[in-house]
Amino acid sequence: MPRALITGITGQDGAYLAEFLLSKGYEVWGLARRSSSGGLHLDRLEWLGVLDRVNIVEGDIADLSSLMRIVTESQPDEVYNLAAQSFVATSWQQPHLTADVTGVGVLNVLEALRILKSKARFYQASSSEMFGLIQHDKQSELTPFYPRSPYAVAKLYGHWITVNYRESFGMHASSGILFNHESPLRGEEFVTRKVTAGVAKIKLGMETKLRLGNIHAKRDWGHARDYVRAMWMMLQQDSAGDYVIATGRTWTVEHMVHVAFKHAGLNVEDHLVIDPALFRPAEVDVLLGDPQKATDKLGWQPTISLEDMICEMVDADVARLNRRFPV
Ligand code: NDP
Ligand code: GDR
Repeated sequence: MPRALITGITGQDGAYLAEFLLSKGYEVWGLARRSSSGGLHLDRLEWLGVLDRVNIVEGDIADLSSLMRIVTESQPDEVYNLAAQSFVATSWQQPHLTADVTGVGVLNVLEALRILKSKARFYQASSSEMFGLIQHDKQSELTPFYPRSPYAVAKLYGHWITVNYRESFGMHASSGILFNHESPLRGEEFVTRKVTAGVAKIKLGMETKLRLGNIHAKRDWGHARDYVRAMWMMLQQDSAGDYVIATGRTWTVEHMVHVAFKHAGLNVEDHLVIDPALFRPAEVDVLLGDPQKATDKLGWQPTISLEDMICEMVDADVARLNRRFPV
């Protein structure tokens, strides 16, 4: 039975990846950090019904000793490094923490593997945010980076240290440059989920307004279920590499908002408020990925459209609220 270790297992991608790897017959281990209010954040794993099938070890990606302990305990064949301070807007409020966790945290995982002489294959969760102020209309593995936030700068460090450990030590270390991907398990601070949760609350009469920032930004949005499959596919290759994972289509935030309101039978104009306080100090105006390499080399393709995904998310949010506040 192959063994996989996932940092960030309690997040959106960690939960879906754990479910996917279990379905492939893996023994799954995960690193999770303690919080004073709620212990470990295990609700996403619970939602997917996989919590009792994964081995959770407490630790923190900023703490090399806890990483060495979990690698020693789990003896992984594959390591997926998904842990990060992942919210771009927060990275301006907590730039040092973002650098330590999202940037140097990657080095900690690589060092734990190197010091312990682990032969595990390594996956780094890199990001389309690294393209930032885009240098090519369609971004591929060959497009130069131009990060626009402390988060993106930290991710760039994580990306290059992964490439460097591959080249320096011959590690099977791959970097997945993933474009935005969403799901009903997305954190509520990200724009798709903020919209679908907001629409659900308006639908149920719990709110009347939805406040957003820059609705003209464009993103290439896919579904997390499709994207965690791509992570696994990268580690099944004979040699490691870097791959852009995207749908090849881009939409404005405004379009996505319309899809959500329409699905709920609501009129956007009655509820949407643009709040200048929600604009970012530097914006990534448009992202559009070219996943040709992933299609050719991995045989990967996205299967879920933006429309289907947003409708699934609105329905899930309505269902959640209905259970919590029965009407
Ligand atoms: P989430 O924010 O949902 O999950 C982040 C995970 O990292 C959580 O499990 C969180 O734990 C954990 N974490 C945060 N800080 C630490 C720490 N100091 N030590 C250990 N664990 C920590 O992100 P996603 O699942 O959406 O994304 C997964 C990865 O992919 C991230 O690295 C993200 O930056 C990257 N990415 C995401 C994209 C997307 O569109 N979703 C696109 C491209 C890259 P806790 O639950 O305790 O907060
Ligand atoms: P992003 O995702 O920054 O692309 O990073 P997010 O959903 O936060 O923002 C997307 C775009 O929507 C605009 N926007 C708003 N965003 C939020 N969160 N809240 C709002 O009210 C709002 N109004 C408009 C933003 O300005 C932006 O242009 C995500 C994260 O998952 C990263 O970890 C990951 O690396 C990248 O995707 C790829």
